[in-house]
Amino acid sequence: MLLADGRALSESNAIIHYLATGSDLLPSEPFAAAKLLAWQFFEQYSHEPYIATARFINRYLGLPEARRAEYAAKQQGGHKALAVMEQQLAASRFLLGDQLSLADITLYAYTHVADEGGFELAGYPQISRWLADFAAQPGHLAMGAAPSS
Ligand SMILES: N[C@@H](CCC(=O)N[C@@H](CS)C(=O)NCC(=O)O)C(=O)O
Repeated sequence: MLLADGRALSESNAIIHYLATGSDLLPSEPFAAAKLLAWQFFEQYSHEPYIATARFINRYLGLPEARRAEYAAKQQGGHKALAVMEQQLAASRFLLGDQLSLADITLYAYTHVADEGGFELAGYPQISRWLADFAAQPGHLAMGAAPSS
């Protein structure tokens, strides 16, 4: 992300932290703030390398023969990450509890398009419920939708 003053910020989670500054999406209570970081590290280490990259190989590269084995190998790790989310979402409405937070935004990003990486979400009822709940939040704008003026 390029700021108006020319400074650049990389890494999706750093960017959304910056954008969320001062909002209710960033918990101030220390344990909740640390849990947010835990979900963001989980996203980078246990979710994105499987789900986002499988989607990239399938959707953007057209699942070429040369990357089919890699694509297949990502399925197990992706389902492991989805199972972790399913367990948390069985216990709470959002990932940090009753309130929507940046943790949900972090993980909504690639989870809501996980089917494009070969991940069938029908077997994850809590994730499916959470995705619908997230999309129904005020101000939610679907990817590609034009903002209303
Ligand atoms: N840590 C970076 C990751 C960005 C990234 O590498 N995204 C993957 C998601 S698909 C990608 O572009 N992969 C390309 C590839 O697998 O070749 C962030 O979260 O901003």
